[in-house]
Amino acid sequence: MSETVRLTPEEMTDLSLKVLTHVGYGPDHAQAIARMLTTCQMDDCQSHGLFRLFMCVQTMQAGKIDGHAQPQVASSGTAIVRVDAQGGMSLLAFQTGLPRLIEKARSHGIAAMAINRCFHFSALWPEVEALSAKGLAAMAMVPSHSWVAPAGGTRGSLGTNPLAFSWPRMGQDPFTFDFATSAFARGEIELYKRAGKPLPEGVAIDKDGNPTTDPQAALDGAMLTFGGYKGSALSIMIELLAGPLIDDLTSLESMEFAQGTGGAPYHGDIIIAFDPDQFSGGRRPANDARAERLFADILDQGARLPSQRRFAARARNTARGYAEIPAQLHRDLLALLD
Ligand code: NDP
Ligand code: PYC
Repeated sequence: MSETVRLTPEEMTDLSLKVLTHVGYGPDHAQAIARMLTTCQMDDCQSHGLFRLFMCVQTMQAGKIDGHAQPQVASSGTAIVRVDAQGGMSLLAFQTGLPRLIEKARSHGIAAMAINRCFHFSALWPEVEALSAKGLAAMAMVPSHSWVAPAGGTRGSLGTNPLAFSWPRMGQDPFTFDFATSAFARGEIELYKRAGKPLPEGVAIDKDGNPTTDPQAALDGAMLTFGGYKGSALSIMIELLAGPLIDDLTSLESMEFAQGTGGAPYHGDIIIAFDPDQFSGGRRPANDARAERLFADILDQGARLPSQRRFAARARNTARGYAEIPAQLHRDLLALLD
């Protein structure tokens, strides 16, 4: 990073709250969003930290979101928790349904939360880590907008569709991964554009279907999936599980819904929680030890676990009491208050 600004968690939350309430988010949504942005920034997640305030502002300006929506949790005797976000941002809906999901995962062994009718802009690791912090394993998936071409295709059909997973570990940080099924998250391409840097090869094609390393041409063309047909198939699975399965929109439909207004995609979110106490057949300590042996074998080779960089950033930023963001980003965020 070139010139940077140091912000304490309180300063990040305060700035976020000011921007969010300035553009029309009610206090409940503003709090939930500000907490998420601060949490992500303290972990040095640049593409989904404070930078995402721009998307939150654009979403409000697009005029389709309800900044005061109160999520409704539907009761049922099954292992499914349904939360209707009522056209608000996803985070308050997640927060509202989480206790019920934990309760159901513990009583059924496995449970899923389907959040419907939400705008979604955020990283998924805080969702799965909210569950691993309670001793549950969890995965989460969302579609987005149809910016991503399927393997062998030439135009966007799929979303950047992140997949996150977290596994609780006794006395230490969980095993967590969280990544877009596109080669790059859209937010990452936007950061390359801001920095004036070319993309690596293999991330996108331009609007004529030719490979490009120009971030703007990538944003105007189509993004590519990671791992060719494998990432493409995973991305389609996410469309299905977080879309038609839970009676919500695909990335294609989310794009149509937006009618070119910009802002965060509008769709569903599926979170699945597993209770290892119930799956382990009474042998959880022994099975946890077997998982630890696997992690140790990976680390012994000099490989790192996903999220290790993030946990190290969290520890460093928490100890020194601040995170750093580019000074230009800070100036641009302050300008949102004009
Ligand atoms: P990254 O490519 O930055 O990272 C993906 C994961 O891989 C992280 O868990 C990361 O851990 C891990 N990782 C990176 N390098 C290594 C390595 N060498 N060895 C082992 N693990 C490694 O993620 P993306 O850019 O694809 O996604 C960024 C964020 O964007 C995610 O949080 C995602 O949820 C969010 N997103 C949200 C969308 C939405 O619609 N809401 C859409 C798309 C993305 P570490 O963090 O420690 O480096
Ligand atoms: O970075 O791809 C992305 C993204 C889409 C919606 C929120 N983030």
